[in-house]
Amino acid sequence: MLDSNEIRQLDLQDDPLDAERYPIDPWKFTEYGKPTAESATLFSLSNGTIGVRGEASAPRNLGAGTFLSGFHETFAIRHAEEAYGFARVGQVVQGVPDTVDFRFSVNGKQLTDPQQVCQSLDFKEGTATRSYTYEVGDGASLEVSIVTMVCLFRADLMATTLTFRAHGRAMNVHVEGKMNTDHPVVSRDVDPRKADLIADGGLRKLEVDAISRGVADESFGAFHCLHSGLTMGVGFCQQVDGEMIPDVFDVKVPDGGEKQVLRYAAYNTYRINPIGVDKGLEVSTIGTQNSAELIRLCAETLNWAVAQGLERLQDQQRAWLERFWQESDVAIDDGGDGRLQQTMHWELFELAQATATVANGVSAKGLSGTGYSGHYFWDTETYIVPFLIYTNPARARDILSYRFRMLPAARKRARMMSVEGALFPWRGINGEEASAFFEAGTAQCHIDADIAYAVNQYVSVTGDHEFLATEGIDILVETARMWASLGYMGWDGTFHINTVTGPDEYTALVDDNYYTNVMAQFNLRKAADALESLDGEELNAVVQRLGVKPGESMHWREVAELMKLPYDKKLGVHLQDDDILRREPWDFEHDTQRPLLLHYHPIVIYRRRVLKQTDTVLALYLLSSNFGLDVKRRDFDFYDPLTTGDSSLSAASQCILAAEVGYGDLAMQYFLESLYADVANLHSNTSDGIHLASAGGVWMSVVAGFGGLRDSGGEELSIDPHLPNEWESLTYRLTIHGSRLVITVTHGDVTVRRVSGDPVTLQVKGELRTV
Ligand code: IFM
Repeated sequence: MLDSNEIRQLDLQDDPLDAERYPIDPWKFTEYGKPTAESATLFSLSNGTIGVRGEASAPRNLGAGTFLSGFHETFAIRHAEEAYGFARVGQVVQGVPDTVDFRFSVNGKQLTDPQQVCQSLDFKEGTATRSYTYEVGDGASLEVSIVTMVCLFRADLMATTLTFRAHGRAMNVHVEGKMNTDHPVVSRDVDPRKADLIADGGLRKLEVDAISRGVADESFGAFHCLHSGLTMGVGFCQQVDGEMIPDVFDVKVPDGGEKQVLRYAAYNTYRINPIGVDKGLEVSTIGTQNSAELIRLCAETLNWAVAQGLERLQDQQRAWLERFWQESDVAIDDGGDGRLQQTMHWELFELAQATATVANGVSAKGLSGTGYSGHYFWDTETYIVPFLIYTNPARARDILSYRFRMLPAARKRARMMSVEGALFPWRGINGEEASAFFEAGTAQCHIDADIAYAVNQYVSVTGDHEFLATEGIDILVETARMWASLGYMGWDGTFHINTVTGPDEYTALVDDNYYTNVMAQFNLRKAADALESLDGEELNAVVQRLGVKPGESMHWREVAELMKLPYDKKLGVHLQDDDILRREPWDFEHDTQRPLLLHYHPIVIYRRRVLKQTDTVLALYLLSSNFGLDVKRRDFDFYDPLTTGDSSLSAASQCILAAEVGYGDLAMQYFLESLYADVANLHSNTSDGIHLASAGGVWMSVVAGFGGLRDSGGEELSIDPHLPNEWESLTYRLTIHGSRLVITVTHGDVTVRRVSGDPVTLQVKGELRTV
């Protein structure tokens, strides 16, 4: 086990996992032996609305736990020194009651310490299985397996099957399966990546009239968060042989035979938006009023589930995943033992789980843990949405719609920050800024351009003009306005954006951050293009809705044209910001502790020339067609040695650029760092939840890095692969304008096959081809 402060380096020759404990299977991930806090993350289940952590022999705050998308507690942020505009309301994901917590006893003796333990995730079935074997005396034993399915096809439902097998004699198993309301309390230490601890908040049970339950023999609860006032309802029912049974019961298991118990559980929350946004803390009034309604909704779901029956639910889950793999699978023939393919599937499965039904933003950890307090960042649009745009565009649209719904809060925030248009929060859950450390938080206004980039990419790759005209345009216009008012025209005749923080969080509050400026330039131009693409009626509606003034888009184009994009002629590289060359170089030889953020005061880091994650290099990928290969290589050569990779978001763009400029071994090293970030706990904090952006980064590394896909945010589509020497072939899938393509890359050949939809035109290895 690593110290919590380490970052582990991979040896490319080794399997990073112990193959006995984690056997290799392309469609399953299994762990034998005592689980750890990391296991609880790795074997978590989710559908993007409900998240259930796996088993861990760890305290409850590190182990089990259930979370609901958007469901959070709030607290007052106390700044030691206050200032105008500081974030005031902290938000933290709130654990909710568990419905998968069981205790067993035989002959009055509680079963603890199983002799054998195993848990696994099945990527085709969409289930997690926990299996235990208990010695129950006189050579007899009881096997228990708990199979849980969080429905990917329905947001509010999960199903659990308990199977008991008796060996050596028949036995009566006493099962306590009450709802566990001891929801996980998350902890905060000096590590800013963990969740905030709220001393006096959390869930409170609400009384609910028994009649409003509507369904007999079921267990229900309604709860609200003390401060945020958000309300959630939960209910479950269970059956043996089709008969409803209560939550504490006995099962008679024949010798050599088995008995099955089936539990359906439903969760519902009040939609937090836009109520939470408009009224802030005042939402507490919705709490008690709606608990009966929440329980009624849960009861309805349970009735539906019972009527369907387990088999039909399983069929729907399997069918959902079959389609997912048809649209999203990545097959790699690396001539190896299969670990790489297995982990690739694990990463894709995590992306599926985190986004299947989500109606809010996607948090940095999905719903697999409490890291970063469950907040959403730019991770969603920059690392997750591209995967969805190319594999499941409808989901991408829903997630972008969430940002559209957050516009009122972003407009309010913009006014507070003395800019026009809309300024999206750097981090948070309910649409309000929750970043208490503004230097590496609020100052990262590049998030506006990241969201606009995703909107443009979505519209270009899907051709969904209706989304553009009704929602996307509002995001593009309001973010363009923000940029035009944030910067200013300098004495040198160029447009400057000062005192911002780019993606690299080891450099803060700089002038003319290259990434921010070039992405803002893209944002401004695309907003103007989008307005021009609307027909008369659409344009009228937008003019009415957003008050677009004559000449406004011309102004954005001028600003974009004159944007300062720092470049050093002598070195021939883009400058991350105006001062990067003046900063003292980091002493990489002696100051070797990682990650820096846990070993040095921020200002010690800010003074030096050292990067946490790619910044300019990320722009080289996102806006690929802006740059020639030479400049990409020079920029990469300059920045890569300065980049610590302390953020797991970094390795993907390092891989993509390294592959493009011809550093194949380095590209592979970065790819493996992304791929194994969680399963091998490379950042020593997998216990806090998966690194979801890194999972999106794994897809990007393969599809864009080795598979060579570029679209420069929707400018033009091209494929120019860089297959690693050690791989035989790579196959990935894309959906473009509704047509499904399968791309197979071998050494010397690229095949693009259209499996459905209309012909698609794209550049393959520099030649325009219609597939
Ligand atoms: O959004 C990221 C940021 O870029 C680096 N620190 C972690 C955040 C959440 O993943």
